[in-house]
Amino acid sequence: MVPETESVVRPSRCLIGCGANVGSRREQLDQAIDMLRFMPGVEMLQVSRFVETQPIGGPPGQPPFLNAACLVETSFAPEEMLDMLAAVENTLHRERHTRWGPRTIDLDLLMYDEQVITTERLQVPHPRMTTRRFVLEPATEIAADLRHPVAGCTLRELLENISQRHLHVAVVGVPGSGAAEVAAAVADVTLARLLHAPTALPGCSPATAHQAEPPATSRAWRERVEAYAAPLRESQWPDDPHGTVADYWLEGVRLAADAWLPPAERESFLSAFEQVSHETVCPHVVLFLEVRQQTLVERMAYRSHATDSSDVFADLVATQAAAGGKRGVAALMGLQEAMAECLLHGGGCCPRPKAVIHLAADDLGRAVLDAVAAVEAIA
Ligand code: A4P
Ligand code: MG
Repeated sequence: MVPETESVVRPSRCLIGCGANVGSRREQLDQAIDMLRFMPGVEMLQVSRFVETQPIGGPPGQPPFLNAACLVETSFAPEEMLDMLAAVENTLHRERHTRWGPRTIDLDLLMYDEQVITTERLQVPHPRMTTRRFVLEPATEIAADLRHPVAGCTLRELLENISQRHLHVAVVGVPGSGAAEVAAAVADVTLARLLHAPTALPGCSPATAHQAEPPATSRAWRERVEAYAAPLRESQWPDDPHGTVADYWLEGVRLAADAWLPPAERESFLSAFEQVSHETVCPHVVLFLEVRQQTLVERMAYRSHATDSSDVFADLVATQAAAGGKRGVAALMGLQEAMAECLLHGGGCCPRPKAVIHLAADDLGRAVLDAVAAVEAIA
């Protein structure tokens, strides 16, 4: 029920994503849109064309989707709107068996004005929309100038961002987050060029891991940044359509230096960093892997007991050893927080990547599937 006070509240604009891939897809989309059109408290402003799209993620062999977007004005609060969408889905016999499984209808609340909303049941803007062509194409058709409050740009710019001829995807995370493994899997599936961090951070290579103190000089860090930047130079950026997946982010090196270099060394490093970094191509898409502290501790233990020659999480072991015991894990958690501040809240990284997909990487298998789905959705 709409509270009496709602009548004086300015209505909000909601962008809704619609999809169907079983049954009479066109009819189901039409019915869902009509139910929203005639719902008290909702005014339909725009409906996009319907586009056929290949299924992304979920069980293999699903039929293709028909996707659309609509823009409504409503006096419902965000969670009330979510309930309304679920009610329409239920009327159209939506069944929920498997994640990203086939569905008669799916209605997602993509945006609610320019608000950022995180509750137990709702995340707005929809967390996966910034790399999804099946969302951004219909949405741009009806609301190109709508500003995405997290990306800090319009929907048109988000669509342009994933439409670069040679896309730069960076898989970003602290040592031990699994960035190298996830990047390799994404590059494998998408036939992209894979860029592996050419050398470990100063003090973090297996060869120097036995040393008590890492060589914390700005010179050592500058050399690393130059090696990291070389394959990202704008002047040599490839022109083929397969894209590049890197398992590192130049800005991540700056954040690490900011946290770990002594203040006297920091300034000269930062001015050298600026010079090098502004000649490079910044990532268009960042897949940000976040892990719990306990996960890093467990991965350390796993890696140090592994008897085969597997190099999984070698970066973590080397960093941990270089930074010394527990202090190392705490330092990594601090770095992860700084990365999250930059990527998720726009704190101080420049330029800020437009599409950031936040992935929990405690379960690496799931992180790989979600990362691959996020990049496949760009095509
Ligand atoms: N939820 C949280 N935030 C939202 C939001 N902004 N909008 C919660 C809607 N729901 C939100 O949703 C699962 C839970 O997400 C809900 O309980 C709600 O409280 P669901 O509709 O039951 O299940 P789902 O849609 O399978 O889950 P999910 O993770 O939202 O799926 P996605 O990410 O929407 O992906 N490929 C193509 N070509 N076209 C598609 O439309 N859709 C999906 C679904 C995958 N692949 C696709 C398409
Ligand atoms: Mg949904």
